[in-house]
Amino acid sequence: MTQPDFSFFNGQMFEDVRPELVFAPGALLLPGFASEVEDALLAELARIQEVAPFRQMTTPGGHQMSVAMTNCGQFGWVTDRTGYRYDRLDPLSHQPWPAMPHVFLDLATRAAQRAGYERFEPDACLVNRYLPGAKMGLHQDKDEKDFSAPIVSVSLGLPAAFLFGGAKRTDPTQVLPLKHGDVVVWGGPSRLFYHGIRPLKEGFSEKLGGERINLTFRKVN
Ligand code: MD3
Ligand code: FE
Repeated sequence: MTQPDFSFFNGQMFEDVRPELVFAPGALLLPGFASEVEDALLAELARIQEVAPFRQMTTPGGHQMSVAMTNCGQFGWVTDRTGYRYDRLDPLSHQPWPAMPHVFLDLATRAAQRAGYERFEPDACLVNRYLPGAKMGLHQDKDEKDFSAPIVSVSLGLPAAFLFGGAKRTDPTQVLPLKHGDVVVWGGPSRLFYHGIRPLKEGFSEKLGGERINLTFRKVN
């Protein structure tokens, strides 16, 4: 007896069939939207890291974050004992952050357009790196000046359990898996919703091995 030959499926078998979905007021999930540029994103990420390596920053409360971060673009998000802020300079090198690669900017603006934001002009891209166990507690993103601009997030590598609540910390939270290639546009009311990431589970991703990378595009100024 020979085994049945399923080789003609060639990956289609595991094709991601999740639809585009508005899953909270103003929040649009675009499953796999970054997949076609994943190699270009990762190549640019390697260049960024050479100039501005990932580092685990310290919160104003004195705790080291489990997520390692770097930035590209005109402004970078930083935290230290003095507080959270956006800074034009990398505190490690005292040099400007690496420029935002064209493929980053193009992806973020195309995603925002799908959600109805015709002229999203991000001036900051925060890059978060999660190794197994790394997490991000429930928080709001409110260090930016203009909340009418959305935030666009791009998930790469290992999947994560994303927690999203509401406008108040005590609002009930839902869990949404964010997978490799997923892009989410966070606009409208969801722009200020509480959110976080559950501790990352171990695993293996084809492109990034045992880690997860998240890019968030923001209009800071
Ligand atoms: C909802 N990052 O960097 S991405 C952050 O996966 C952050 O690294 C998480 O929260 C991560 O601030 C979550 C999804 C996300 C990003 C920004 C948001 C959701 C958001 C801003 C407002 C509302
Ligand atoms: Fe956030």
